[in-house]
Order: sequence, then structure tokens, then C-alpha cells
Amino acid sequence: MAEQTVVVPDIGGSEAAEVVEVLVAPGDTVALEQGLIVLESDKASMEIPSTVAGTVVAVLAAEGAMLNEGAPVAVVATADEEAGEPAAESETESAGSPSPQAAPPRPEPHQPQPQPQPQPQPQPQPQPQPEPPAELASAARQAATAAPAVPAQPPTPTPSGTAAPPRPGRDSGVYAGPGVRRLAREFGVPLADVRGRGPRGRILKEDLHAFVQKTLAAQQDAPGAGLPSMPDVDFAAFGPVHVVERGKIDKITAANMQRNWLNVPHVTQFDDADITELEAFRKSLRAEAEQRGTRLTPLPFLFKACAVALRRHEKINASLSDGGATLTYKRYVHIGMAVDTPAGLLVPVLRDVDRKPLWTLAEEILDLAARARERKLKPADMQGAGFTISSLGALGGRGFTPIVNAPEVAILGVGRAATQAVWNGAEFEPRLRLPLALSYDHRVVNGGDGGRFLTELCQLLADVRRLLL
Ligand code: CAO
Repeated sequence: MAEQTVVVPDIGGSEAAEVVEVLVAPGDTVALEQGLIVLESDKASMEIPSTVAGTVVAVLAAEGAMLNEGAPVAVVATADEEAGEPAAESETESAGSPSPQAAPPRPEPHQPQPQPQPQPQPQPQPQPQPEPPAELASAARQAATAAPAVPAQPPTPTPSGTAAPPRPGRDSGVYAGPGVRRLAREFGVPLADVRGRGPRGRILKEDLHAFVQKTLAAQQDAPGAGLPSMPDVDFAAFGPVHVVERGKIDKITAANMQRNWLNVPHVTQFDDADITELEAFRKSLRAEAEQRGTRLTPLPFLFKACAVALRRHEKINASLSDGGATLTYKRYVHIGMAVDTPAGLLVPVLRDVDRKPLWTLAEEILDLAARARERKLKPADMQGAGFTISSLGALGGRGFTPIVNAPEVAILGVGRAATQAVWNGAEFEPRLRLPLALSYDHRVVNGGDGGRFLTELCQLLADVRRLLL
């Protein structure tokens, strides 16, 4: 038996490299060129191979130490036939072609060498070793010039002391050094997902970088991600302009609209409700409304009819939950009302619409609309809706396609009622028709669901006695 001290070969450049992983422990059997430690510099990660086959007597490089060429790595006891080459040859080799492996550790004059770390096992101090045989010195030179070296076989873990240094794959089966593990932790990258392209599948820093870049690129390709940004235009180049800061409500609305537009696959279904009789009934209540100190527009009727229809078509009042795995049906009917205010669009919520009489709804509509315009709504006033009505009827317009206010799955857009000539089977007669547009989340609501709901809604509005059924 003879002992050899394996040292850091020429690793290219004068900068010290950090020991990021110790691959062996005292008592381990190592093959020629089997990795002993992993060094990582700013530029590369490389394994330092054993220049002899034998048994590790002591590990002289500790994790975190900064090593230069010639620094001792480990003492390996070799079988006599491996190490016992004629001294003359070794000397010749050593003298003629100084090899880092062949030479005993040489402290650099201006660079302090890392000290061997205390180990639980007896730590033989590096001793001047006999010069290695010529073929070993030659192998060492090859290793030195061909870093990172790639041993033919992965190191085989062998039983070692209780305080042995970390072994590849010991914790997670992932082969990576602590530096890479630390970086992965910082990035939140599961190393098991990273393909290692280092020796024996070892994950290198470069692999981690490539993984992060690839993941980011994939996210940009994902639906709704990586939208091309809109170019900034210098409008002043074409004429006088003035620029105003957008209000908070406008900005929040914009963000919500974009989120809902991008996330919800929209379908919009159209129909006209015949509200001729409803309008006659509404007008007949005008005096009573005044007495009550309120106003009765078509909107309370719409709320009431929607509430009844939502009770009968519960899916329209449902929401996706658990990331889409479940659907939450609500036993309550809260309906949002889009209100156009000087500060922007606000959507206060009428609660338990199905349980309130029309007069109460009329009062609440007035109250919420007024408070919205005066900016007196509380956060609770704008929460909990399962459906929304957006009425532009007072403004005009045949119709529009409203954007679903997620997590709700449907929204009703109301256009301006107009008298139309409708064929009754015998003749054309003037009928007041209210244009309705139902937008829905097609992940939840199918055309059949939407069609049935809208048809029922039109029937309820056409004959408000049906609200009692
Ligand atoms: N067809 C014809 N006339 C209609 C109508 C319709 N669909 N809806 C309302 N009207 C009439 C009303 O009957 C009222 O006339 P009378 O006083 O003669 O009865 C008049 O238009 C004004 O109504 P209103 O606007 O005061 O009241 P409303 O109940 O219809 O609406 C509110 C209340 C708060 C919903 C409304 O003022 C509003 O803000 N609408 C805008 C909603 C919006 O911005 N939606 C878009 C969202 S996405 O950008």
C-alpha cells in the first residue's frame, strides 16, 4: 500500500474555484478518474478526478473552500502494484514535466491554501508522497487539460462515516452540487425537473439557467401570456393633445376587463323580449311610484325576471372553483348592476333579488346608483354577485356584447327598447321589443344553457304574471 495525494490540476486561469461538492468520503473505493470533488468557478463547473485507483484515506478539500491548481484534494491509498512503479521513472517524469498530481501540495507564495477541514475520521495530514508512476502522471496531465473530466462510471456510494460529506443523489436522487441547489432554491426551481448535462447527468449551473429560460419562454407562449405590447405613439406629433392621469377606478376596471376577456371564453347570445305589456303595466304604476317617492324604470323588472330565471337555471348563477375542477352553485341570488359614473364604471350588488318585491328593488337600484355616482359605496356593496346586468337602455343602442365579470359566468347586456312591426300570424302589429344580449363563460355555460335561460327570461318579461309561477 502507498498513499498518493491527489491535487487540483491545471483548471485554466489563475482564479481560485469553489469546492461545491465533495463526492467521496474516507473509506470509499475510487477508480482511476472517478470524481473526488466538484469545483465551480464563475465560468465552469468541473469534477476533479482521482489520478489513482484505491481507497480514500482522507478528504483534504472541504465544501466552500477556494482551491487553486496544486491544492490537495484527497489522500488515496493505492495497491502496491498501482503505486509501486520504479522511483526513477517517477522522478524523471516529475523532474522533466512537473505534474500537479505528481507533486506534493505546494503552498502558493501569495495565495493561502485552504486548510483541511476537521473530519470525524482520523485525518492524516498531507505528506509528501512518492512520485506517481509515469502512466498515472500522464493520466493526471490528461485530466488536467481536459477538464471537466468525465469518468466512465458514476461514483458508487460506499458506506462512509456518519459525518460524511453530501453524496450525489442522497437526498433527492438529483445529482447537483450545493451551489446549483442553492441557486435552484432561490429560483424556486424543482431540480428534479432539470435535465443535467454535466458528467453522468450532473446538473450544472448552465442547465439551471437553460431551464429557467425555457420555462419563461414557455410561459410567454401559454394562452393569455406573452401578449405583444402596444407601441407608444407620440400623438403630439400629429396635433395638439393634452394628457390626463387615469383614475384608480378606470385602471382597476381596465385590468379586470383585460383579465376577464383573456381568461373567459365568451359567447354572446341575442334575443328580443316583447315588453309591450310590461311597459303598459310599468306606466300604470307611475303615479304610485311617485307616491312612494321612487321611480320605476324597466330595470327593476329586469332584476326580478333575472332572479326568477337564475333560480330556475342555477348554472348561470354558478362559479368555477378549485381551479376549474368544481362548480359552486349558489343558493342566493345577488345581482350586480353596472353603473356609469363620472369616476368610471362601478358594479354595486343587489342582494337576495329573488326575495325582494319590485318596489324594494326599485328603491335599492336608485340608492345604489346614487351612492355609486357620489362615490359612497362600501367594499361590501360591490361584493358577492353571481350575475350582472348592464343596461345601456337609457342611452340608446340596439345592443352590445358585455364582458363577463368573472368569477361570475354570465352577464346580461340590455339595449334600448324600440317599437317594431311584428308579424302575429295574421298581420304586423307594433310591439315594444327590448334587445337583450347574454354573454357567458363557455367553460361553464353551454349554448343550450344560455339559450334556455334567455328564452325563459324573454317569456318572463313578455308576461310578468309568469314571475309568480
Ligand atoms: N329602453 C328604453 N328606455 C329605457 C331603457 C330601455 N332599455 N332603460 C331605461 N330606459 C328609460 C327609463 O325608463 C327612463 O325613462 P323614464 O324616466 O321615462 O322612465 C330613462 O331611460 C332613464 O333611465 P335611468 O338611466 O335613469 O334608469 P335605469 O334604471 O334604466 O338605469 C342605471 C339605472 C344606474 C343602470 C343607469 O343609469 C346606468 O348607469 N347605466 C349604465 C350602465 C353601464 O354603464 N353599462 C355599461 C357597462 S360596460 O361599460
